[in-house]
Amino acid sequence: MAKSLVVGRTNAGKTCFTINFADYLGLKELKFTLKQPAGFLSRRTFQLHTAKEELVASTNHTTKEIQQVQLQLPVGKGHKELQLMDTCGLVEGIHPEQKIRKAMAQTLSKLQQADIVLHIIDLAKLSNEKIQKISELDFEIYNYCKAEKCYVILANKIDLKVAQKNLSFLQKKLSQAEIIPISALYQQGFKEVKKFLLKNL
Ligand SMILES: Nc1nc2c(ncn2[C@@H]2O[C@H](COP(=O)(O)OP(=O)(O)OP(=O)(O)O)[C@@H](O)[C@H]2O)c(=O)[nH]1
Ligand SMILES: [Mg+2]
Repeated sequence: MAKSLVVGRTNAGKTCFTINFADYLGLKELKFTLKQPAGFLSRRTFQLHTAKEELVASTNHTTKEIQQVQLQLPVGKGHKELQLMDTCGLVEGIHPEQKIRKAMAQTLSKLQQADIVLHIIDLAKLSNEKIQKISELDFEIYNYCKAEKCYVILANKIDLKVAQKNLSFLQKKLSQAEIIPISALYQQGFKEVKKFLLKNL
């Protein structure tokens, strides 16, 4: 089964996307396989609203392990299956907490193994009052994945006003990647994400 990985900076909206995309595909509950960096596996079943309440937050590094869910994408009268893996968000430099460092190392190792990479970039964070800038980390993910992987950038938080003007900047700077504008929160752009996945499964 194809392994698709949701990666990006912390707080970009990875978990929100994972849960809401499962919701969009019609899952009534979320059966997460949790993989700790130390290797322990566990399973937890969530109602969708509980998952959103417990696992999505505006603080950094809410996710500290792999949260994997199995999805079925409808094709004709059948379906195609894929594993969608939410990951610990990445940051530049060496994080002071060992737990976070290990979780980020786990993300990087899964990145190497993934068949499909969904790179979430928070459009609202691409600018302040003065300048527009893409972080070094996002450039590194882009440079590695565009050469090595089946890769798409999900330009998130398009529902926010500030995000709109940053989309064309992102498209210009990362022009060698397919970019799909989405709102993970309001499930916008999900039809295009589904189409991309079906094309590449
Ligand atoms: N306006 C808006 N907010 C969003 C969107 N997607 C996520 N958020 C918010 O962004 C914050 C971070 O969302 P998460 O899904 O927890 O982000 P994450 O990338 O999983 O973060 P970590 O696990 O901490 O690395 C939350 O407050 C979400 O409600 C979106 O499309 N639009
Ligand atoms: Mg998360």
